[in-house]
Amino acid sequence: MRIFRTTQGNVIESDGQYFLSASTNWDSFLNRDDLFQALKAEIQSLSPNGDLATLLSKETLAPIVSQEVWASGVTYLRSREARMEESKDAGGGDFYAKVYDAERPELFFKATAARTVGPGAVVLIRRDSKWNVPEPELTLCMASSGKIIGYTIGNDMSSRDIEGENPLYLPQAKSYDASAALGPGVLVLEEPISPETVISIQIKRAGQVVFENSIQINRMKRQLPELASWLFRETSFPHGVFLMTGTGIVPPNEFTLAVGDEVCISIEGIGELVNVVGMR
Ligand code: DO4
Ligand code: MG
Repeated sequence: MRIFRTTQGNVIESDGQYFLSASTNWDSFLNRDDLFQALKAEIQSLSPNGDLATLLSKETLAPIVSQEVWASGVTYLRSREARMEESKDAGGGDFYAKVYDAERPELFFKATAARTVGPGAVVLIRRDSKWNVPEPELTLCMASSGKIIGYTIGNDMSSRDIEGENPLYLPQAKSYDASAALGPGVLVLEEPISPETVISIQIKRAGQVVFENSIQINRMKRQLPELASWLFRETSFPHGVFLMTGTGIVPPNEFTLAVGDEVCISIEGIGELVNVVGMR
């Protein structure tokens, strides 16, 4: 099952049928430990509505209202290698090797809902950066209890020259207006997501593909519940939280995003998150 936040309300998709939920409050609709069972029960009392599929293609909002977005770092070997390379002149390379092997993962605050955009919206690159990339990441949706209740697609937009200059600049490389994209909806499963799930990214410039790649989530060094439980240590999230789980795909060093690029990230079962790159 998937759930979507739209301009017309909360939509449930189940086996290709679409239902408009009676619940109009995204926070309470989402933040339920028994979300899968509750949605299954709710659709018994609703009539499917085919028009909602058309609505979803135009009116889907980021699946976030009062939640925060957090992110995990250096969870894939490719990310470890890329960060070590970009920060070697600053002497930061060692930190990334250490955190990849450490018991405690790298977790950082990524964005508020106001700095997060949804499908079809513009993600920004910073004017004071010359080296920017999207990071396609499986993103956990967790209830306030800490339970993983769903999965969405995240784009952890990153300024590689800023984070490479000094690891202490990480918050500026990662958190700024429209630096995060989430969506299109939240996949709600009875069982944990399959480790064989593939994440793909395609970047187009003037209609031509300039970068594409894919990776399975089983290449991640850490387990999803492990990341979730570290996030909830000493930190509470009254409305639930989104946790990006790190990137396993980093474009070659000579690649940087340009204004007008289209970034399309897809994850099996969840869908496609498409955003256009802009600059203020
Ligand atoms: O430590 C830098 C950020 C790492 C990150 O965002 C990732 O691995 O996805
Ligand atoms: Mg990342």
